[in-house]
Amino acid sequence: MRVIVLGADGYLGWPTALHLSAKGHDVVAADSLIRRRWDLRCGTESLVPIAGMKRRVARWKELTGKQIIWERLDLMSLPDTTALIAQYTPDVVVHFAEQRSAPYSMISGPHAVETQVNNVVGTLNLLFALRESAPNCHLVKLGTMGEYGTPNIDIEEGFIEIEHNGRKDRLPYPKQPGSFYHLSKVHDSHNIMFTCRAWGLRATDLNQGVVYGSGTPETDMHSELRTRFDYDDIWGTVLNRFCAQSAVGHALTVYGKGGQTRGFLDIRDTVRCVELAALNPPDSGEFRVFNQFTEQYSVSQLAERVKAARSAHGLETTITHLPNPRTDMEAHYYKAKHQRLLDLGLVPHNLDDSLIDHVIGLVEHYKRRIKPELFAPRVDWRFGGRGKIKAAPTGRRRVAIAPSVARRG
Ligand code: NAD
Ligand code: USQ
Repeated sequence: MRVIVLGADGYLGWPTALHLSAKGHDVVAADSLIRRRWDLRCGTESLVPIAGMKRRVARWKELTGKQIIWERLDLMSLPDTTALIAQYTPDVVVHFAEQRSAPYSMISGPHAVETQVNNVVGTLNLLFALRESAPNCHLVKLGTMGEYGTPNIDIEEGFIEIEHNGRKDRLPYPKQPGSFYHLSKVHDSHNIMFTCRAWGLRATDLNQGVVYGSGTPETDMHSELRTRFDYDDIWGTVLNRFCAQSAVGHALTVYGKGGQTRGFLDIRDTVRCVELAALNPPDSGEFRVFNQFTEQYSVSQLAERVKAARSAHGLETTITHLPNPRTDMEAHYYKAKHQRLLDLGLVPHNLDDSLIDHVIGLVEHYKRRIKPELFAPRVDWRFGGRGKIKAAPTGRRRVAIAPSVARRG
């Protein structure tokens, strides 16, 4: 397949680009590099030093002989996005390229606006570019399990059969997202579903759970191939944070009662799920949804798993319950289906002590780079952000508009 990976400088995009290239596909890796700027604004930084994209693809070629083409692209530009799709006419576009932090989106009005404009406009531009230059291309879009929220009934994969006043239909599963970021993914899903119906595009929405882990066999091949590892309050996902906290003897920061339950998966399964979705495209006009996670845990259960893994080495870990900065339910029913990727052949890496040990080992290697002040949450869902977070610039990035309109000024 000829595949464009959008968001290829990110935690998941880079390992996916490597995995697909290793499997023999032709890969174009594109990114605006904006995440590196968001880090500067938040006073955050990947714990693992990450090479620049040119360096990364050169190292990959040197080690494997395989070429990944690097393109700097901001999806906010419709002309640039259209040009990229027209140049490569891909079989598959994997779209990771969004602002993906729920806390970031809750800092302030400008941060919420920036998140939704970046994500919704970027995806819209991509949809228009696909219609114009590659209408048969399969869009594999990263969505999130958080689109569903935590309803008191089982969560289906995208759609639910409903009987109402004696009539039946298969309708999109109700969405109850928990942040302006998660809302942006719901808006994307609706736009993508509409363009499949209206224009005959084909798309897979991968409603992914929370990812953990420090890398894949390909990123582990060389220090310049490593992917980013976030442990801070804005970008760090919960299990990676707990591993980092335990490595430096900090108490594990469970928010509230800790009964918040989510779907989780290993980063090695992320890259495999994307590959499986790409290899098995939907029909033209079809919009399908896969729930992409392998196991579900509550936040407290995860903290206990890290504590147990440490105690197996005779090490003590403390768990602390902080006032919950978010407004999600702390005790609730949660049962989400995740069958479709298993049906396509996914063999999950379930969470085990050796993975926790491996991640903690990596953190220990870089522990002088840890800033412990980034463990406490700085963003409250009710009151916004505080501390060392710079304001989101308003109006600095141009929202993409059609060239004809742009010419008229
Ligand atoms: P990340 O922040 O590490 O990477 C995202 C990349 O997208 C960054 O390199 C950024 O520069 C790029 N990007 C953002 N806006 C762009 C734009 N307008 N044009 C071009 N590039 C742009 O995030 P990640 O953890 O790798 O997540 C990737 C995707 O997976 C996101 O869409 C996220 O919502 C989704 N996801 C992530 C997780 C997780 O646990 N990390 C879980 C579920 C879903
Ligand atoms: N949490 C804690 N302590 C912490 C950090 C988080 O208790 O130190 C709790 C949060 O309150 C939340 C849960 O852990 O209930 C998950 O939080 P998270 O920060 O790991 O994940 P989340 O904000 O949901 O976002 C991450 C990714 C996002 C992706 C989402 C998948 O950043 O891009 O969409 O996971 S999902 O959660 O399924 O929506």
